[in-house]
Amino acid sequence: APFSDSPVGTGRLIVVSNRIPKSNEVPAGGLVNAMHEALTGAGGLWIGAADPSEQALDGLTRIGSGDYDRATFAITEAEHIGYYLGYSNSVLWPLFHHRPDLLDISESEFEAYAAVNRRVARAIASTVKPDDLIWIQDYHFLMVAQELRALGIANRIGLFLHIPFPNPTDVMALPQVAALSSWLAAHDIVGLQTMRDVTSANEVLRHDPKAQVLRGGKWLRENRTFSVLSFPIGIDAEKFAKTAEAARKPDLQLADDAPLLIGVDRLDYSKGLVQRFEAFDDYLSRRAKGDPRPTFLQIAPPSREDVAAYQEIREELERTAGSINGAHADLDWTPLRYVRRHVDRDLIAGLYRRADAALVTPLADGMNIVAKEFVAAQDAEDPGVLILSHFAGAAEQMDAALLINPFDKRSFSDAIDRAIHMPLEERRERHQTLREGVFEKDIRWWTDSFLARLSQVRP
Ligand code: ADQ
Repeated sequence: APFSDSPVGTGRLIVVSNRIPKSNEVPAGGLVNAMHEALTGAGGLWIGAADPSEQALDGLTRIGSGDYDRATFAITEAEHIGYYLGYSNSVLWPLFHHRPDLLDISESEFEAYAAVNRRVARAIASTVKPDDLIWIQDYHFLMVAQELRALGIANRIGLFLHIPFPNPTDVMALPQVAALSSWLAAHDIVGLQTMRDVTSANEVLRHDPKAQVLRGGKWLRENRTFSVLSFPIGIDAEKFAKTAEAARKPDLQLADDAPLLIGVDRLDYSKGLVQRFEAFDDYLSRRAKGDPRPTFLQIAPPSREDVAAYQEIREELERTAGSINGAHADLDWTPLRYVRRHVDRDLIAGLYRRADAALVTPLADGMNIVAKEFVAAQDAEDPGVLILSHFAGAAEQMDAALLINPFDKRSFSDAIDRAIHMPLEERRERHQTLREGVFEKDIRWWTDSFLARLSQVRP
């Protein structure tokens, strides 16, 4: 347990994230899995949102204990709409993904967000002890640290933002733009995925006359210093590679020589799915007719279906998929398979391993851990090719992938062609480089480096 060896003494780790596992099962999936790992090592308390209810009282409800404790804070149905669907996912999410055109701003939703953030701060304040480290996850809780400071909590507080940080121009579309730097400044460490995000955050802070940059990249604001640093999130590479190796060969009813392309995403407008389908369409129209017929399997279960922008992207995607198959399918060939249901991780791992190429081509993405999972899942002797968007945070670490611009259909479809025909030697070289990075900077590395930095701060 690296965290318990670190110089935090007797303190606990207190983690806050919107989503929290409600049962004692070992959770799957990016953020939730990372927090589970961190807390299993360190011990502590994990706080997350309860299912919405009629009434929301202050305080925490214990929902489990083992290596660490879990507890929920209450939210009402109206707060779920305002705090979660509203301000978090119809304001902050689109804005931080460079889509100010999709903003849906309402004053009451911000009020619900602020109210939930205040309730979370009061809940933490009621249980925190002086040596505890507080680690806040993601854009749902940007105001919690400021509320904690207002309650007199002097503990070390870290924030990790899993999504991109907006640039100074986009951020002007946020009604609360003037408050953003005071929210950030209430933490000791603000962790972002990439150096590009750190640059954007520093530029935004530079516009705040109260914020002053110190040596070593630290900031001083109203008698508090804080740092903005990049901690690119990783995966449990070893475990994922083992899962992929052990996975049964998925039965896809494909010819052995048929190239398989794969995409795995939550259905979200930031993931560039329409552009991806169109690039595949372009590839199909131009491919050499003698080549084996490729299949592109896209797995994309809907998310946040109560937000209008998500219904629209879903409809657009279905139309596009239909017209591509309409144009290219044959009696014995469906070039595009679009699967909307949730698929188990074991099966996903097996599919990655069978695939000849992965299309990880978001228009904006904090990191994108599918890129790392795909690399970990490959057979090093005969690895598949990663096609990766410049706009995924992962591109900063994974430049041995085929990097593409998802907006440029022709060069994207050229990359698909190149991936399908890439000689074994080149595939191995690229994969080896990628694999080393994914295994070295894994999820352990990420939690350890964040918590080491946070625990070095003098409370
Ligand atoms: P997400 O936007 O959710 O996360 P991502 O990083 O791609 O995106 O992680 C998705 C995870 O869910 C992966 O582990 C993937 O395997 C799994 N998954 C996706 N679709 C699935 C499906 N159909 N069935 C089963 N599993 C599926 C946010 C940020 C990212 C950042 C992560 C972690 O938006 O940029 O990488 O947090 O910080």
